Amino acid sequence: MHTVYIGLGSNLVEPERQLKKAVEALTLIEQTLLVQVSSLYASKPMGPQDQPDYMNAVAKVETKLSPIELLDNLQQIELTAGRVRKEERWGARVLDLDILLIDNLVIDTPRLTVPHYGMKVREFVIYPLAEISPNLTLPDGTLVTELKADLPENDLVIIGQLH
Ligand code: ROI
Repeated sequence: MHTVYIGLGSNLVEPERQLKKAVEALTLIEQTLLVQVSSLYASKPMGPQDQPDYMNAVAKVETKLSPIELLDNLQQIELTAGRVRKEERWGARVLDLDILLIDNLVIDTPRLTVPHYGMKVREFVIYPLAEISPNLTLPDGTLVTELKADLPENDLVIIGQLH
């Protein structure tokens, strides 16, 4: 059994609806229980600024799937949402489902890097993560609340709930 945190992001094709559908899809993954979902956040794009603002959230699941099996499921959900893989790096996307953390595991393989490489400096990941799990620590011992204290809010705002 693994405890997994998943980052959700969208800035195309009705982002709020995309994240609601994605949460619904998470509840349908085999051998997986959706435990908690953060509030829905609006955020400014990190990377190129000539793209729409994002909606972001973080979900916590418990799963009996292996990390790669879970990744396969998440990528299938992205594809069903209409995501196309040719999208430029750091460009707009219909749906992004990123595995942020799996227990206290460190994974470094071609398909999967855990903890997610950019998560520590992304306010749209750290704030929702701290909202649902304020006592969480990363495998390197960093407290999520410490990361939050060091990260500017950068126009991040809670705009609602996903359920
Ligand atoms: N910026 C924001 N605000 N939210 C995201 O989910 C997001 N995802 C990305 C990049 C393009 C880095 N910027 C983002 O992949």
